[in-house]
Amino acid sequence: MPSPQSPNHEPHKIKTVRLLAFPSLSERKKHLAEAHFNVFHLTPSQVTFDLCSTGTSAMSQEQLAGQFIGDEAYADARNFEALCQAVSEVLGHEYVCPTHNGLGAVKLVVATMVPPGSKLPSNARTRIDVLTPRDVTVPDCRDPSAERFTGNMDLGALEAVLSKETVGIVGLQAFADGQHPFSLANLQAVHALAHRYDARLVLDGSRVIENAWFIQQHEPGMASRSIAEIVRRIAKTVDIFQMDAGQDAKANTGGFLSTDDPDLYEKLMNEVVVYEGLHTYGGMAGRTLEVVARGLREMCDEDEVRWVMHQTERFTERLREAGVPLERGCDGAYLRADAFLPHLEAHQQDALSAALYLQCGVRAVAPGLVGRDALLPVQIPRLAMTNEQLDQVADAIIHLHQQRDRVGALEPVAEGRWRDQMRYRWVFPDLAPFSFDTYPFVIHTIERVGLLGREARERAIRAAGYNTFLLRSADVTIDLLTDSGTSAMSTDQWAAYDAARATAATSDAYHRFVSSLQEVLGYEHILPTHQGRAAEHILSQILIRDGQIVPGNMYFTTTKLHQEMAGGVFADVIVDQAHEPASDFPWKGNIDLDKLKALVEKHGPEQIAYISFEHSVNMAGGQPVSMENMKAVYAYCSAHKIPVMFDATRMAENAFMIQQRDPRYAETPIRDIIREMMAYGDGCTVSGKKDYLINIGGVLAFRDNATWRAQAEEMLRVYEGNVTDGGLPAADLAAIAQGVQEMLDDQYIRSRVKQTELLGTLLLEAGVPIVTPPGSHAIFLDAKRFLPHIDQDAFPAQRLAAEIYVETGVRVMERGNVSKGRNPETGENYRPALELVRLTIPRRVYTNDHMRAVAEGIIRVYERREQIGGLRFVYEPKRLRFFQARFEPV
Ligand code: P70
Repeated sequence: MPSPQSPNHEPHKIKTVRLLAFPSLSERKKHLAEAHFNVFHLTPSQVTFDLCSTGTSAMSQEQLAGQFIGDEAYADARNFEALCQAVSEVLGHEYVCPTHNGLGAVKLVVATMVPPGSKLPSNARTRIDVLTPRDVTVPDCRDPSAERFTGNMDLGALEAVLSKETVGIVGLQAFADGQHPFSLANLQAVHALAHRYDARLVLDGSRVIENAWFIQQHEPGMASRSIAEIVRRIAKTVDIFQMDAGQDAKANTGGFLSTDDPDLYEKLMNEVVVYEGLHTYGGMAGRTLEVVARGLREMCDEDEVRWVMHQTERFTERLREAGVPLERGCDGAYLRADAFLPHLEAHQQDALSAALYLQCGVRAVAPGLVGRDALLPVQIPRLAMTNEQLDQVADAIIHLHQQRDRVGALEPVAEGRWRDQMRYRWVFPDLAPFSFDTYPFVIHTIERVGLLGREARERAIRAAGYNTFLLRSADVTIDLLTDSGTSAMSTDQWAAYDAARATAATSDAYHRFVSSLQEVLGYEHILPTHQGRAAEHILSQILIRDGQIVPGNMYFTTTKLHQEMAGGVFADVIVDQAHEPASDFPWKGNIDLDKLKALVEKHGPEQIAYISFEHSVNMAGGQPVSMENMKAVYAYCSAHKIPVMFDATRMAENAFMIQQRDPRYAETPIRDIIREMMAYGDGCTVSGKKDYLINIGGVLAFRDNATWRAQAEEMLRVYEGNVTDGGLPAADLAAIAQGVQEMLDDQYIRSRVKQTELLGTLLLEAGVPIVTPPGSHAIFLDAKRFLPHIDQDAFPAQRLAAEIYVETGVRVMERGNVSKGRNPETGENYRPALELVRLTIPRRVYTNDHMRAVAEGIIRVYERREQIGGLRFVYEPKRLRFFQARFEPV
């Protein structure tokens, strides 16, 4: 099992995601046959999880930003200077010779330092394939008796070679062949020995981080050294440091050689122009130099290294415990194909990788020469996958292991020396398929988060006046303040964003925005607004006459404010269960038709402006409306000529709840459920910052009323922007058009709501009072039951939110007495029935491990709840006071 100090969640959040393909069994068969049963020839769009670690890591957002800071000058670009500086800071080397990738670096080293016909003693085997054609032999000098540091050199064997043969360099690899780390002591000894025989020590440090981590864990005296220190000591021990930047530097290509020796540098520099490029770019684009430089600077981050290694250990351990034959790898599990498929005589690796793909869509590739070894590396791309996904990949491999007898032999139809040349025939084995139930994306970029200690958090919350809205984001570890505008966009959305042509008039993106939403909503008139409250403002101004009633299923802060500013009076007609946090009623968002009818009968239908009908009712705890209820309300209102206007901000989540809770819709796609929901209304406002998976934007839509549209357009021109942009740039309109499509993916919305449910279940199991059943976008703590000893006018929910931050670095939001405000007539606080703290889950940003960490922290607060007191105002704004209010403990 992972060591006790294993991190319990990622030290970062997800910034952007790359959507995955989930080919069906029959598609997998087709792709596999077209690839001649050699998975090397599959493409990522045919694969669900692509388990190779070179060039596939998730970058940091700073690294990605570096991609757009390419100087692209031919000679001595600023990007080259950035790389030199990074190498100097991280490795301590003065001279840098860039190369197009790791192979480019091998080429330069061999050409300048390895005489033809010489020996190159090494602890690694995997480079033999490219060294042999260069007339270099590679004696294996690995110490067979080493137990932990299996990459150590046998000094006796090395000396034997050095004393008898022509040796230009000793070539070591950090974590040789992905499996064998060396110790610092051994590295130093090898260096001394090599120099005694006038040979140089060249280190392939592409996986130096993993090796440094291993040294930190296991080498005597190294536990207190930082990864950065160990990396530097490794680099300073060798004559040349060689790097494939697709590994630890997390670039998609690139490489370099670095040294402190001016003579060696001069040789490299003169050779690099022949094969790679100029000595200042070495065959890399300027942007790649920049990405590599930034990756190098970041790669020693202690928290990140621990997380990556924790994932590898956990994955390998899960397989090992289930009896899958494997070797430990520094970046994954290297399956022993011969032991996995002992009944096959040849091509076991290729049969294993074909069977794995056939069974579940996972690709693992055995690279290099045919017959070199029998290992199939299943490598984890750095930072790109969640533990949940990796657990499922491990389970798929275990599942395959259980039915391994069914896998028959591949029959070669074309052979070659290299694995990519192999072509096969195969009788598809009858394997029970394995399907994934997880977020349908991998992580594309990450954003580092604040990791303050408890005392610093105490200072921060005091400085913020006990108001979590006033905390700095940089001081927050897991931010559950809101699901609004906090989504991780997909690479498809970014592509659309980048491609959108900006204009001061009508954009192409606008037309895509309109047609995308027309199709999803089934409404004719689609108007963009800069966000939800802008649409609410316009709708309220058009539809409300002074003194009219606006019945709705519980208020929302901004919605109610705009209704009141237009002269309306909000009337709550939600079912009673919505006000009872402990009620298990599945449709707590429903309108109580009797309450509505009573209101209409009392005031007359002409006094009712419209029905303000919210999906997944936010203030009630993210509670859904049933399809039956929408249908019944619409039937009643149409008969009385009262318009029904949805707040469809969380329409997809409401649709998922219908799919899950109403057996008649169990098989209906989310897309179709939404279309039916929207058919029971005359229009809607949407804050696009939620379900639409975007960071900014809103929508106002009408089913068919052209008069309303014309009135709304008039308001758009005055308050928002053009009628064809609503104040949004074309880029954001394009991102919305794409985001709306992604929201409809059943697997996405399922994993999204399941994640919220997971958090709710963990809290419920520990006895923490929450609003039940768990909502779709958030879990709401019931502060009245959590802190029953605090009077509502001492703001228990506000205090609880502050305490959760202090305990765990998690930021949450008060939704109770502070949010509801004061009754303007009496001047008293409203003291609403619901005194809640909202833990809102951003979309595609956090993993289930984050959720577990949140639950653990809140359970700790619950255990010391009696020591927590109330708050009083020190500053109270008039409108929407919760945003800027400041408090102090009473
Ligand atoms: C939240 C956000 C926004 C929202 C909403 C519903 C059902 C409209 C809007 C407004 C942001 C927020 C807003 C006010 C107070 C606290 C937080 N909800 N309808 O976190 O949309 O923000 O785009 O103008 O939930 O719940 P917009």
